[in-house]
Amino acid sequence: MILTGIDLLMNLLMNSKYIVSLIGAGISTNAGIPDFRGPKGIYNQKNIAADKIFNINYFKQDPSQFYSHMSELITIMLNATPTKGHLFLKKLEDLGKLKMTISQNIDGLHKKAGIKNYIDVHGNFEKFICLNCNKEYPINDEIIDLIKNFNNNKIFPKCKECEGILKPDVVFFGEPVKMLELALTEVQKADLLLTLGTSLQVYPVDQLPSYISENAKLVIINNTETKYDDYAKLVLHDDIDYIVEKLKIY
Ligand code: CNA
Repeated sequence: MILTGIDLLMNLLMNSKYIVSLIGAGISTNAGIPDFRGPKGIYNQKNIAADKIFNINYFKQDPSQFYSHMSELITIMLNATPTKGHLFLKKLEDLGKLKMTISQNIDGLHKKAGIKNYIDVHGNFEKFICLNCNKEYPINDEIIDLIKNFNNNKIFPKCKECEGILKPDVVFFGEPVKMLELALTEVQKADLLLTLGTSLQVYPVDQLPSYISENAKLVIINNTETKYDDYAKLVLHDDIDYIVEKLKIY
């Protein structure tokens, strides 16, 4: 019997006991949040200086590029609801198969989906930190309103103690990622590493698939090619939600 990609995926999922997922911006595009490098990603939009927006050196010199971009995006991100891809992972976790989700995403949709075991290696928007005195602020309406109105008022969220600029607790280019050792340990424990919607181009997370154990399998679901495609047991170049609809696990 010749197995189709979907059948093979189902087979691999059902025969695995310790699945770890590695997710990227592509799992959230169907929720309306643009990715970086996909066909409609911000790196392909000429009017956006994408390389400067999430760069810590640029942010320290001038946070306006970042806050101007977020001014448009924050409402979309905070109102977004999980995609079928997220709900599929939640179901896999409930089934006891998915043991850990390593997320490069900062949108929190995996948490909104109810996934319990996750690592936000690139941080999230749950708190903001003063660049000057490191005081932390949980995200609140005042911060959200300042960001939403940034393009009109040009007022940054600032520290109440020292007037320093607040930066969300997301990892910018030029900053160390969070909990990388734990992510690596989980990847090494996995019998199946499932990457979903990631271009696998951002260091150091892009290195993780090369650390799977000898008998573990790599599955890549992404609508464009990645550098690991030749090493994977299964590669599906298609829309994540389309695939999980076919699997009927969500
Ligand atoms: P990326 O480099 O933008 O890659 C996303 C990949 O997903 C691309 O290869 C796309 O072709 C693919 N893709 C897009 N939509 C779909 C879909 N529906 N089905 C299948 N494949 C799809 O993003 P990575 O996550 O790999 O790079 C890491 C960066 C992106 C991290 O630092 C993130 O913080 C950052 N980012 C996060 C978000 C978010 O939180 N939603 C949005 C934009 C960027």
